[in-house]
Amino acid sequence: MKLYTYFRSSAAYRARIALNLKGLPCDMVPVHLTRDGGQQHKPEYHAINPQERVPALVLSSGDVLTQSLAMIEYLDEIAPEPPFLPADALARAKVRAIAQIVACDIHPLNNLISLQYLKRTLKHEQAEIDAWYHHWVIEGFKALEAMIGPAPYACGAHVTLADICLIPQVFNARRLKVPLDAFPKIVAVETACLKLPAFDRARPENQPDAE
Ligand SMILES: N[C@@H](CCC(=O)N[C@@H](CS)C(=O)NCC(=O)O)C(=O)O
Repeated sequence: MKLYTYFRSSAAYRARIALNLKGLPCDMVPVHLTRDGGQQHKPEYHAINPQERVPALVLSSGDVLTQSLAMIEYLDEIAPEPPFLPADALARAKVRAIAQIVACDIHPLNNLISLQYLKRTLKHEQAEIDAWYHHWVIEGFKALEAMIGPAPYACGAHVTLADICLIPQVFNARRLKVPLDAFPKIVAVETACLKLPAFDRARPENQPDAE
């Protein structure tokens, strides 16, 4: 398999964690999201993912999967161990709720393309854009702080899809200097996850394209 990735992309970070947890070998192909006007917009990459975003996962069959949650679910289905979702339906819904706060409510408002639109098209000042970013992370983290637990991971004793989505978002929040003092449970989950080799190897700073 081949993963089109960018070291700082939190959606690609999710996919890297998932691949590592399943122990599936995968070549990393960097797509630089800001160099040359964004390599994701080049015709070569457009042909792989018409949405011009990372990650994209090319399977050994040649099929291409896009959208990190779709590819993570696919990996969970083809390689069931360790499972990313609990066996119990109620517990599964709770895991998905946490994952979706990150992937559907926080990340789309704060990803590169949204922030670039605020700056380049709507001509907002950088301070306003930073305030926008902080606002949506803090709103989401307030809910997550109340929802996660019991320790050590986001939903108890086993790593789940919730952790796979949460840890990259925390990385992103730190990079944009969001204060995390009000979120001790989130920070504790981050500490627990980053002790695991699958998470550690997926970290942005441990990628071949890290800057
Ligand atoms: N919902 C998508 C989000 C993918 C996404 O937005 N990726 C960002 C990086 S985190 C991207 O490629 N942005 C390209 C751009 O900003 O032009 C997923 O989960 O895969």
